[in-house]
Amino acid sequence: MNSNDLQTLAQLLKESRHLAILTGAGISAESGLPTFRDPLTGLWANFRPEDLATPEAFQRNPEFVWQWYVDRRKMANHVRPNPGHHMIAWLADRIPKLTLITQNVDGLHQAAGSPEVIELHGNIHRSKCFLYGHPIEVELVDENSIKPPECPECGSLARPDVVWFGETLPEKELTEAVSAACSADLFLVIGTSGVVNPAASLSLTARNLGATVAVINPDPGAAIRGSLFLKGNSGKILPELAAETWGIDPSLFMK
Ligand code: BJW
Repeated sequence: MNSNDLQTLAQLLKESRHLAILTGAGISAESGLPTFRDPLTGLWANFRPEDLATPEAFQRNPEFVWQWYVDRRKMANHVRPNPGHHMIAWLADRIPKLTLITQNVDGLHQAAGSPEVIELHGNIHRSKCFLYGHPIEVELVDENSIKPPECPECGSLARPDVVWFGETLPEKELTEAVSAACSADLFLVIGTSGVVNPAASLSLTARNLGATVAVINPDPGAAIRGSLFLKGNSGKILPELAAETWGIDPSLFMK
């Protein structure tokens, strides 16, 4: 990482009146969760996540897709937020206005204590019915059964309350995210490949309306371009950024 970029971002952070942050799977990588586009392993090794995260895949084979989510939910239940999540939670009291937008479904920002999180792609810990979206109580979900439970209201099968390809994003969350992109002066993009829309286009909206876009990612090939690029892992860079900006000890975020 270029230390000049870290200093520049620290200065922008100090001056920011409204910071918007968009996170993706990369921020949870250091907690031990594979990113969305990491190759799958075990039972799922011959599949691509893109082919499982669709309503068509669920209709073809609900038990198989449900089982993939049961496995991922178990994984998400066994990991903890990392210093990147903790630094963002800590930021909420340091900036006049912070809007945290995540594409992640793992709930780790909330676990780190972020007070408000806009979840664009839902949450893997919730379930709803396939036909009408009736919420399914968590008590009805038996993690040891390979069959999705039936909805008590309409009898259709339960599915994870996440947004699959071809489905629309939740209206309230998308509206709030677009509104933040329109009013932020600094837009920080962390740990996303930036290939999925409409999430990826939020940074373009922000940039077109005058915000500085900064990107934190170990892969310089990530699709979202910013005027600042900090190459590296967010669990390391975010604590360093806090240290550079406010002079605090970065180990504060190792919990
Ligand atoms: C690190 C790191 C470390 C590693 N530190 N970084 C316009 C043009 C073309 C197509 C479309 C379009 N608009 C919409 C579409 C269709 C589609 C789409 O975008 N397709 C593209 C793939 C081409 N979008 C949709 O279907 C959306 N719906 C919609 O727009 O409705 C209206 C509509 C419908 C149909 C047609 C047109 C309009 C819905 C998108 C829903 C996405 N859902 C998923 C699954 C959620 C449930 C689940 O988890 O199973 O969301 S897909 C998946 O991708 C998941 C993620 O949230 C999302 C983004 O992935 P992310 O987070 O970026 O992860 P990765 O793995 O890709 O990247 C990780 C990054 O981290 C990498 O860059 C690493 O380098 C980095 N990293 N370690 C920091 N330590």
